[in-house]
Amino acid sequence: MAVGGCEIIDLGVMVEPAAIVAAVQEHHANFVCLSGLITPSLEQMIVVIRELRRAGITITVIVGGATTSPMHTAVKMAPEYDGLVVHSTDASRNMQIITSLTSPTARVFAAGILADQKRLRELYASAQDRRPLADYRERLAEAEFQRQLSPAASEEKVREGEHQHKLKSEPERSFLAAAEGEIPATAPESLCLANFEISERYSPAQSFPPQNVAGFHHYDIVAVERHIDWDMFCAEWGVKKEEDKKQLIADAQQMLERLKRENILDLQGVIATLPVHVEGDDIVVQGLHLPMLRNQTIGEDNLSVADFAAEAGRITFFAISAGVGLKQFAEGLRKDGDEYGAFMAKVLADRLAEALAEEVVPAAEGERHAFGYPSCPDHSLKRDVFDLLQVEHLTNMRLTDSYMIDPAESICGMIIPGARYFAVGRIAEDQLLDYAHRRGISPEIIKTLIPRNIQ
Ligand code: B12
Repeated sequence: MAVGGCEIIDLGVMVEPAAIVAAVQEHHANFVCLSGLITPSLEQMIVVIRELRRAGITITVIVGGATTSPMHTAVKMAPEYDGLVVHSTDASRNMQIITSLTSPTARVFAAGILADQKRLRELYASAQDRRPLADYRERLAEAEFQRQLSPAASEEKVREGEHQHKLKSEPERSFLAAAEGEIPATAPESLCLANFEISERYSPAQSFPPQNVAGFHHYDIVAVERHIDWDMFCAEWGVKKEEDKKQLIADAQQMLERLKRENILDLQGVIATLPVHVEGDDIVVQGLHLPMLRNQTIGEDNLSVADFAAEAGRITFFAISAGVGLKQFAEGLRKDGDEYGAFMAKVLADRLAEALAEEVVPAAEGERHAFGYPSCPDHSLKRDVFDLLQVEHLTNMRLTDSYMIDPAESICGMIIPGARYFAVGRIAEDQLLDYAHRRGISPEIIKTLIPRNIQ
């Protein structure tokens, strides 16, 4: 690929550090660009930087992506490298940065970046920008007191709630009924309900009754596409002008038709509405403890997802994917030189993943808390939920060692009735140690799992 006079070599996603080093050497690269979308990428970027340094490489590294920040770049990355590490807010700024760093005034530009990073490190060290944190135990005790005032949902309330699903479409109705154990006499074809064969496919070691869980394959795109958020679709493309949006959406509709006609994507998932209770800030489901974090910032609501779980008494856990089948299809298009089509299919699959989540676990049921979101920032909890729902057994989704769901166009989370959205933010040492203990993982590793909450 060539952009602005530069030859760009796309190494892909989840590339091993050694492969990046080898590519830099092979192609005599002048710049390395690293992208990080979710928190585990932050740690991986540091690993990459160290590998580059070990190989004696000093070319400028440009980092960006949703999870990165100027602070992380200055504090955690730049000191690990002998060359320049530049944070960029937007990939479209890369060319500007490259132009500045190859111009006669490159030294001045670089000096400016180094000075800014030094200032950020000083700010970080002085901690002056940090709001004070409350005592964790004290805030937990207050929350537990509040929980006693409004006691957890009784069994009856839970059962009542389960039957109050706002049912919209036929597939959804049948689907949710199956999730509750009432398998309808006629399941729509779009729902290949794993319930029908679940007793065979589930391992006998599984402690919860299989009828509480529904796995599905081949969910009908027709039932899902109405939930597509076209504004988000255009935002992902970075397209803002109305007329450009129209053209883009028309192209997308054509691609959608093709995806349907040729049965390219296999929409899959597992969903389970299960009774839960809480112990401290742990959500307990079928004997499994899912530790949650609590906001500790003085002056904010010191909430934990566990508070909402205590109130609701039940949670719908889910893992869904719209990416099964995409890779092969996109690769085929790329081979034929159709980069545009390949990206179009990818962005559509992203949107279909969101739309599928909306279809099978509508937001109206409660707020969605996905692992990695600000309310529940620890991505590693996906491992526990994947095991609980036997996601890897029932679907083609796989969780990588860095807790990314493969295929990428997937979502794993929980819907908690009555819950609202909040951010945990920075936590203090007392909560870090408590969380590490509850999670059964060393504080050092916890720091790498939730670095943005530790700063
Ligand atoms: C679309 C989206 C999705 C899609 C697609 C994800 C994908 N592409 O793989 C779907 C719905 C599948 C999804 C799933 C998840 N998501 Co999501 N998602 C987003 C969202 C809304 C937009 C991301 C996006 O594609 N933007 C458009 C593209 C073009 O932007 P971009 O990739 O960020 O790139 C731009 C810049 O960042 C920058 N840039 C990017 N890379 C680079 C590199 C360099 C060198 C430079 C200079 C610049 C640069 O330039 C680009 C162009 O402007 C963000 C929110 C946000 N505000 O970013 C959350 C977000 C990334 N997701 C998040 C999470 C947690 C998840 C899930 C883990 C949730 C879950 N538990 O299931 C899953 C991941 C599933 C998995 N596979 O493991 C979090 C990550 C938080 C964190 N710190 O870890 C975010 C930030 C939402 C949030 N606020 O909490 N997600």
